[in-house]
Amino acid sequence: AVPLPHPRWRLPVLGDLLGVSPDHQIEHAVRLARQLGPIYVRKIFNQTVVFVSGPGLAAELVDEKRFAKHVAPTIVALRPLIGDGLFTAYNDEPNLHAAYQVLTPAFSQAAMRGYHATMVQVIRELLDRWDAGAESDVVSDMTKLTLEIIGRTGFGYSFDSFDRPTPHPFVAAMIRSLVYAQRSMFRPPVIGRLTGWRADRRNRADIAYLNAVVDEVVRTRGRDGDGDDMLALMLRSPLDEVNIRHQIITFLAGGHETTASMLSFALHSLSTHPDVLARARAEVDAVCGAGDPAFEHVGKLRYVRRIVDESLRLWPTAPAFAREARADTTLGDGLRLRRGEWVLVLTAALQRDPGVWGVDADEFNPDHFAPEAAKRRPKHAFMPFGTGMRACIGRQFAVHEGVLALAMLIRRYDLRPRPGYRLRVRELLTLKPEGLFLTPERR
Ligand code: MNH
Repeated sequence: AVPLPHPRWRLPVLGDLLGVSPDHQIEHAVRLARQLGPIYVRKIFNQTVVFVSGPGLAAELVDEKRFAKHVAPTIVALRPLIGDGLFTAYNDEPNLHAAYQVLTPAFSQAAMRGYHATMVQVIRELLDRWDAGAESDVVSDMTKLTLEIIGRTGFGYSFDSFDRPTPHPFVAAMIRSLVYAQRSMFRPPVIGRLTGWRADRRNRADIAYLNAVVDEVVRTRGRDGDGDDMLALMLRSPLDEVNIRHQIITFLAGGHETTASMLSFALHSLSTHPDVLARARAEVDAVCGAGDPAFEHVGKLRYVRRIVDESLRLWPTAPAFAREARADTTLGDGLRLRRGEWVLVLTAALQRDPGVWGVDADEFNPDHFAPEAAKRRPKHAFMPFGTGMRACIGRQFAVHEGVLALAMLIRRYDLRPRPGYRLRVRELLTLKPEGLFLTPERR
């Protein structure tokens, strides 16, 4: 097999971790992709991880006959919290297929139509707050918005997000849990076990709290409660109580966090590209007129959709996913993989490849998604929602919500950035902007 490029300084025990903070793993991996090319290998303690960021190799990896989702160590680390829920389930776990049967209808086009009015209602509540004209802590406000939307549409449950100064404590507990899971991967063996007991205890408390919130969500409904939202479908299904708990946390967490970050990045870009905002606003005015956007309008907001896509291209809020070989195979020019061996697709680097996206690959420009440009581009150069059987089930939900929210916000406000703000990105399994504040000004 051909030896793969790897970072220059390789240490015993630590491997290639030298100088890399666990909180900047993605940034570092993207930088290495620039230096080392479309495929490289790193040693992390005693694990060898292959990073892929070239469109040709990505095209091979999306072939479901050869490869499947790999439940990577970062995802395994979430299993104490969400067990065999949809995101963390192994490909052959019985509850995975049971859950698809139950939950697929909750993500159909008809279901989106049903959620639309609730989404509009929640966004209006945000507009009421923004109308006061105060500076917005954008990630906090987008988190309130998306948690409230998934809570009310999926579970008929309000977190009373807009009546709180900061998002519901569910969010903080969830984030601590994610950080804990992420850090646990970078704890050196043995020593980590000794130094981590305080974090372990904290994490057990967080998990207990998250479960208590879920029980409250279910109790509010009552067993066998009617309706046809996600919760009702699960309560009437053969899924067992523990699995339903895992699914509820999966959907409450996965259903708000990545979408909130996506919206935050998009609003940042709009604040620094008033020309893009103006063009999008003209589209919203033309398509929606003066009233609330109707369900049918959302699909017609093509330019707003490009803003969403362009945001996810530059900042794929779930920045990587893992693929494993279904049988012994050779990837690219000679990486032999045995059955079950896996590589990481680094979308955060793939989606900025200048060979695909042009010399302005790092620039925010929604016309990267203009129809002519899309035709010229290799497939699989844009995969913010993963791929195949285990691609994101919430994709249409997130896109509908994202386009709708952006449309209603830009129609009403100009966005004034803090002078001198330069985007900083925070990594917590997902990417999000740090220190982002915008002042909404009524047009
Ligand atoms: Mn989502 C899987 C990204 C919104 C629920 N999601 C994935 C994967 C990516 C992803 C990437 C595949 C991971 C892997 O291959 O290991 N998801 C996103 C992004 C957004 C998003 C970038 C928003 C933007 N996701 C949502 C929403 C929901 C949701 C909204 C729920 C309402 N996602 C899921 C679930 C899975 C998933 C559940 C696991 C699906 C499966 O394995 O079958």
